[in-house]
Amino acid sequence: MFESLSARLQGVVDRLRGKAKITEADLDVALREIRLALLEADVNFRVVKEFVAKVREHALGADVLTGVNPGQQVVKAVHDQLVEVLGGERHVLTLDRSPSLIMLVGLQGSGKTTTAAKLAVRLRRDGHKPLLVAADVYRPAAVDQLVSLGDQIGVEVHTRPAGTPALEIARSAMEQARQRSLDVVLLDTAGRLHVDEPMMDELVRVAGAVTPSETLLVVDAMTGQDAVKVAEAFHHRLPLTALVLTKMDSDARGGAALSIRSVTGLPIAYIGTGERTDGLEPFHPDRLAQRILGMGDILSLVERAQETVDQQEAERVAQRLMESRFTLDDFRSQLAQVKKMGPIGQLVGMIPGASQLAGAAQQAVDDGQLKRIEAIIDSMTPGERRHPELIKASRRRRIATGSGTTPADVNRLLKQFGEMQRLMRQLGSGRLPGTGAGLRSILGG
Ligand SMILES: Nc1nc2c(ncn2[C@@H]2O[C@H](COP(=O)(O)OP(=O)(O)OP(=O)(O)O)[C@@H](O)[C@H]2O)c(=O)[nH]1
Ligand SMILES: [Mg+2]
Repeated sequence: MFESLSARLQGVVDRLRGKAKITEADLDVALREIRLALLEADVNFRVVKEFVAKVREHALGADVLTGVNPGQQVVKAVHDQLVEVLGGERHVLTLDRSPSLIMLVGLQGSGKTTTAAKLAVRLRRDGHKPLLVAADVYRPAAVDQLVSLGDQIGVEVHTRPAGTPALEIARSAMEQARQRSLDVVLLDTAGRLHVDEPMMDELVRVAGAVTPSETLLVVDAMTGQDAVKVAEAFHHRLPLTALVLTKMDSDARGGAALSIRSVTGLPIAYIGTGERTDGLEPFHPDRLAQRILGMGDILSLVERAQETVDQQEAERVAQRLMESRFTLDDFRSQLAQVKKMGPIGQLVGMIPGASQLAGAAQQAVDDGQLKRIEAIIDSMTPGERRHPELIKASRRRRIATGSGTTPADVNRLLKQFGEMQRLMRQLGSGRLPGTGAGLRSILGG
């Protein structure tokens, strides 16, 4: 997500931060770089123009250049403008009725059906009782897809025989939700290749009859400025309430995310970050702006940890840490938890300062590395895991053979583990190293 934009903006920001004095000429250079970086990220040119104008206006006003920390202040102006372009406040779904209806609309293949299932998972976690509804009446396979997703996540799916009009499906779904005391109805509608009139007419009829609390347009972030055009066209006909930008995990540029709010006026409620049903994140403009500028996103990281990490297991490990009884078994269990949180590359981007690491360092912290570490630990005897100091040359060779690695790999892991124990002791004694540095030295090669 946003890799190249992020790298370029961080370059500008780092140069600005380092300066004790900033002249108007410096500012011009910085703004030119920002402009180019945004255009290269495929951001709408009007949005870029306004972005640069606002940052300039802010930097030239209110004694910023002549005041204290001019660099920091310009960086703050860039940050604030990014937050603004991304939408300012977070959009929280309105679920004001029982049942509330959320209608998902969008072009073919944009990710409506997948997003419906992902939303159901999220809503259930937040204490709601969702009902998924297959209102894609044109393709029988579409109904099967939703039914199978519903099975997989354990959420009820409402279906009607092929040929039932979408409006009738929506009505009967609301009725079923009422009878079964389910409080959120997620309506998955049919997509078309292009915005066409019959589809719009049908959607307008359904929305008019069953009055959704939220009408979410699902758009594919990878389509860049086309996504923005599609959003404009839909919004022209349907009163949309918010957007879901899917496939952000595959979109390196970010042009859609950075343009769509300003152009359409619609907030982005969620972003899709993977094909799995847990690949949906609430969209936080401020956090994303910080991530883009390399300030990290420790809040999302903590939330992700809370959602995925087994609390009891975490407490058990913490307890052992405090008692200085932390072993390689505990280390392995911790790695399993980290793995559950998702691709390491994504996590590293959330750690403040970590994005300053060269790409090479990030790659070292990859999932393959984790698998290797696990294999090595699995090849040790229980005694060796508790007392790694027992591991001398011959044991090292045996472990390497058993895990398909080399004695040097085993050695490296043992050294890392030793380093980790040292960090843990420091942590215990209150001399906390920077989170980023700590994690890096543990996971990095
Ligand atoms: N990588 C990635 N893939 C996604 C994401 N969201 C959806 N997809 C994939 O995109 C493809 C299309 O998703 P669907 O949910 O079937 O799209 P749809 O809008 O329901 O399509 P129609 O029903 O044909 O209109 C599937 O292969 C999904 O796995 C995402 O956030 N990231
Ligand atoms: Mg579908």
